[in-house]
Amino acid sequence: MLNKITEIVKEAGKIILSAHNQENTVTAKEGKKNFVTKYDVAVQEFLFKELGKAFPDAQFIGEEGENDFSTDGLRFIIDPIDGTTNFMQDYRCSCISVALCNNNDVIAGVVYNPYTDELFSAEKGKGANLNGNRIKVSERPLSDGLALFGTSPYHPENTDETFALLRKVFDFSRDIRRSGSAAYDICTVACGRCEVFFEKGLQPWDIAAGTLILKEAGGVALNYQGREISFSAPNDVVFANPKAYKEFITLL
Ligand code: 2AM
Ligand code: CA
Repeated sequence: MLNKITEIVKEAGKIILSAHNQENTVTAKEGKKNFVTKYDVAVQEFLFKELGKAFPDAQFIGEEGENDFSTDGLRFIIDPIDGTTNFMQDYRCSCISVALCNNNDVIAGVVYNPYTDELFSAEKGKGANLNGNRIKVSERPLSDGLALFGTSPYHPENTDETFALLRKVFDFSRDIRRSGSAAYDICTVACGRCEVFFEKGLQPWDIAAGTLILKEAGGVALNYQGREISFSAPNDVVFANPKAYKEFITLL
């Protein structure tokens, strides 16, 4: 199952790498910070088509288009390009995120950064891997570690809260980092390079695959209230190693 998804996702990565003049291919723009390029649409169409052939019983949810979250059974939750702003400016940090769910349960997840050729994957109950090698979260506490965050740029009503929390996290930790791709940030925690990632208002396609990868790597994935993450609505999320999670929630 994972091999087939991996093969298709890697192929889709070639579309991202072949892109040029991205900023001039914007097809939709909501305000100053939310864009869709023709490549977001092309990658999603490719994934829907190829995964649909390989998994004919599955439904599809993807960032680009209308979605029905009420379906039961097998479904893919897909972000064709997580980190579209990075992609538009050729910042070269964007990922494809593909989760296969059974009802609200993610059973397989793949996050692929084509620029670094890093492929993170997990199958429920079978651990998490980076390019085929087992990964684990770090044992570093946040007080001796790095925190990743997202700025919820599409939700200005969250800005004050995000930056107030960020200030506390910065004071508490070694330092902070911001990549612009939530899926990549979650995997960065999953493989032990950083200790915590947090952001408000993330959508299911930003986090579904990463949630499984992080959990299978021994991490904690919860919302700000300490409850399970929903894959049918936006979430304020914390992804962390267990030690760093305990420290982080005292700052919330
Ligand atoms: P995207 O690049 O696929 O749009 C940036 O802070 C992170 O938030 C990225 O992972 C980005 O994914 C995600 N994001 C983008 N649009 C969003 C939206 N409307 N609501 C919540 N998160 C979003
Ligand atoms: Ca996207």
